[in-house]
Amino acid sequence: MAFPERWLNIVGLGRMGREVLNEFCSEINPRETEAEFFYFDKHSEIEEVRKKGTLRINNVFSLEELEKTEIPQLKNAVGTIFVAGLGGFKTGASALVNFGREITTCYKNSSKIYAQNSLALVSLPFDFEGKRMREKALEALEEVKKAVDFTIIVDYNKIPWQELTVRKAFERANRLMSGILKSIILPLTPGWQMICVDWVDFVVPFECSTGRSVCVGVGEPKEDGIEALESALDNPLYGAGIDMRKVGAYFLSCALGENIPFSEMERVINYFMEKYTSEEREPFIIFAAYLNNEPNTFEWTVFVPVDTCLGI
Ligand SMILES: Nc1nc2c(ncn2[C@@H]2O[C@H](COP(=O)(O)OP(=O)(O)OP(=O)(O)O)[C@@H](O)[C@H]2O)c(=O)[nH]1
Ligand SMILES: [Mg+2]
Repeated sequence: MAFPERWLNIVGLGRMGREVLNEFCSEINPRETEAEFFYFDKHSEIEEVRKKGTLRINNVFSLEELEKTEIPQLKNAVGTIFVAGLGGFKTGASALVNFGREITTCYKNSSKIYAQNSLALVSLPFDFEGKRMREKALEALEEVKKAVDFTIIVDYNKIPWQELTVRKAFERANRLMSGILKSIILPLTPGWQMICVDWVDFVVPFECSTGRSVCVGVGEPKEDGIEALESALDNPLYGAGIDMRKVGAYFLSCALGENIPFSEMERVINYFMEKYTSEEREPFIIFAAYLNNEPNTFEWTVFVPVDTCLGI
């Protein structure tokens, strides 16, 4: 495996992790990112998808194999993003807890000059999957939070699924989760990034030892950048009773159309700074942007910390 000098690991666990990473890698060639994509699952499951020939993730390991092998690339990266569905505390979720704990401990004891962080991007199940699934998922969430530095939570019930078939609902979920990954990975990648940011800029707003939850707000694509940003603040994908307009820190990521003059982006930034900061309230803010495929629109994804950390 040839790795760039600094890279990020994206680790999909179980079926949900696989489907979301596959969606990402179908749209964007993983070689065009400074990230390495991994998929871990049960041996039998990997055999099944290999037969179908649809797998686009470069590095595939069975969980059985992982118990015996070390993957040094995981420990030497600037950070690891784990992606798993929490419905039922099954393969992906329990692997995330075990593996997350190992990587997080390793990062904490590391002597690297750059701060290494672990992050989990996880989903809570659709209501149509049943009440029991949800209860188990919420239990799993508590375990996951203790295992990684911070956890970005997406509640699938924020997707209007009532009119959708089960298949369509999961396809929507794949695109949503892959879009969130894009809003983290692409602003950090030369060739895509429009405002120069680094992995450290992404993690600093959520800085803590372990256990922080992060809420993500996903906006609609709009020609007006301010409306687009407000739509993201209106659409938190995990409730937790917070007002995204009144928090202490922000990572604001924009997919920016290539025909939009940068002065328009500046207008949105100035608007946000004026509206959401004051003498009494000065949140920590990082703006990021990457080039969008839609030439004339802005599309914002906003990340904010939810609760206090366990480990400070
Ligand atoms: N986005 C997306 N989410 C899914 C998909 N399949 C399942 N999920 C979600 O992920 C949760 C966990 O399910 P899986 O990912 O299938 O579970 P697993 O980790 O493979 O564990 P096992 O059941 O032991 O195989 C479910 O409750 C769903 O909410 C999918 O194809 N796409
Ligand atoms: Mg599975």
